[in-house]
Amino acid sequence: MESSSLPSSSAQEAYTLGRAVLQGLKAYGARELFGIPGDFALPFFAEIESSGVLPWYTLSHEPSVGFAADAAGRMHGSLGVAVVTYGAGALNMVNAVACAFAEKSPLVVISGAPGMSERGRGLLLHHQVKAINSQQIIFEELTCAQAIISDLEQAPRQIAELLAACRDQSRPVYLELPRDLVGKACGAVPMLPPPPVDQEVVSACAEETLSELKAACNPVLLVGVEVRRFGLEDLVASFAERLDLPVVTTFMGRGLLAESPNLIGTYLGMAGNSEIREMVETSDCLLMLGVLIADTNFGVSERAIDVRRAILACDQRVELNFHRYDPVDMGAYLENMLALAPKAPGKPRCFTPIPVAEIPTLVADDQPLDPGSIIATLQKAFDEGGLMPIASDMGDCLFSAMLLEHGPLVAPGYYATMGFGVPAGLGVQAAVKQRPLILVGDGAFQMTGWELGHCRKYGWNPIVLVFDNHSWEMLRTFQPGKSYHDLDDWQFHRLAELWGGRGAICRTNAELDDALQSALKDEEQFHLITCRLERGVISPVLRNFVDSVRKLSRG
Ligand code: TPW
Ligand code: MG
Repeated sequence: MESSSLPSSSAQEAYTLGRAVLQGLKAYGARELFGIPGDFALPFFAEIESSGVLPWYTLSHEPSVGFAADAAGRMHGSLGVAVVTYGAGALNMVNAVACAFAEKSPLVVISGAPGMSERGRGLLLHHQVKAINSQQIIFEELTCAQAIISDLEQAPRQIAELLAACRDQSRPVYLELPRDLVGKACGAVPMLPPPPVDQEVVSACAEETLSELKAACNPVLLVGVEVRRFGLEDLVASFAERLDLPVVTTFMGRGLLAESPNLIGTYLGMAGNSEIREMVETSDCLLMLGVLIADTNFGVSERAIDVRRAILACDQRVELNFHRYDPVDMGAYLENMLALAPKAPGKPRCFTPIPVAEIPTLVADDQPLDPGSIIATLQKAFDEGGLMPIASDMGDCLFSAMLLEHGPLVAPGYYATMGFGVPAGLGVQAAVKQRPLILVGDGAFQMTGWELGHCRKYGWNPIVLVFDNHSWEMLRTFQPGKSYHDLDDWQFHRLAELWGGRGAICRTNAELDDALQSALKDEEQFHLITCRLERGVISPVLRNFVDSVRKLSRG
């Protein structure tokens, strides 16, 4: 594989390892970093600050660092970066990295580590678990490539291969920097090209796919997150238009192709709209682009989609008609098909979006809130002032978000971890410099909601809606009648002021409408709006989802 050095070799001499890593990150697409220092990571943090190569943001708890970096990467469609210390720091971030791996997010994990000169003294070093490489072994399971720098000659190449793996596979990678090497001289990290495209495989695959699509009576394009990860949304939109294909997203892919005139809606199996379900499940040629074959995407479909008969393009390969093309770069595949497919004669078909479920028209009255009226209030605000990027946590807030108009959304739709919403929202704001909307349940807010305290320092101003039902309601829906799902009344909104934001509590539609309008008018600070919901009051989407899962598990 060819490589070119960045920058020129004369500049290489002036580099330290720390600086080379930072320049490499930037060259491979990182735009900022998130972290929490610790003594093993202090030398690298010093380089981060003194070099000024990338802006950095510190948060309070490592899971949040991972979620924020993951969300920033998802928004950019390129590398997110999390910098932590050895042991207590890195191991605290395991769940967030697992989420990024499962959901194919390109997250670079950088951990400080004991210095080379400290190893082999026969002493246990603080933060060490069992052996000096225990941490690396743990991260092997959560990342697609790992590098522990021990030799400064090898380092530039090792780092380049690591960052290229992150970029090309869109999965997390793990880099360990011994603290006594960070300030040592090191060459620049070379820029490695993406893996070569095997044109023969790609064009044969493109031809076969096109002939299947042409022969079909009701082809459908189902899109998933990989399309965003590899920056292919525009290409997919052009392809859908060229072939006049209806486009449906998976649950995880919600938010993709929001601008495309071919977009119809989101497939949620039995939990979603029946017209979309019918269209997807009876399609005689379902082209699945970049979708995860996972239970949240397909598990509530009574297995009505026979994935062996559909065309599945993901993970750099395409499967159809009981055979597989491998490797297939998705961008090249789409470009080939576009080049081969003539423009359809006549007027293009007109596709009408179909909502997951009807939302009520907002009546700003004294009725108690329910998830439907929260969504109606939000939708009204979006209709008047434009869409905001959304970060959602797991819980009914995510199912409710399916009722909003399609727009940019980051959420742990497959891995389903709680605690993602607030830090992810901060990551979104750092990445795209737009005010985000954060949707979060009270249970999830108890995990990472405190990170809002960083808004004042960084000038962030998210609008946060807490679905405050004093309950782990999603679990209660699956398993009614248990008292361990009860949560206490934490009055989160009262803390907002102490943290440099504004708080409000709303019990009715009219109160929420007011609070949201004031939040939208005030861009100076974050707004934390507690939406009080009675236990048992859930969105129709969650109700259908739980009923479908129950029905299926009964067989
Ligand atoms: C890190 C298990 C899935 S949903 C849920 C739990 C505990 C309740 C969520 O309560 P919340 O939202 O946030 O108040 P709502 O709408 O249901 O009331 N630990 C982690 N992740 C998951 N998914 C769980 C436990 C879980
Ligand atoms: Mg709750």
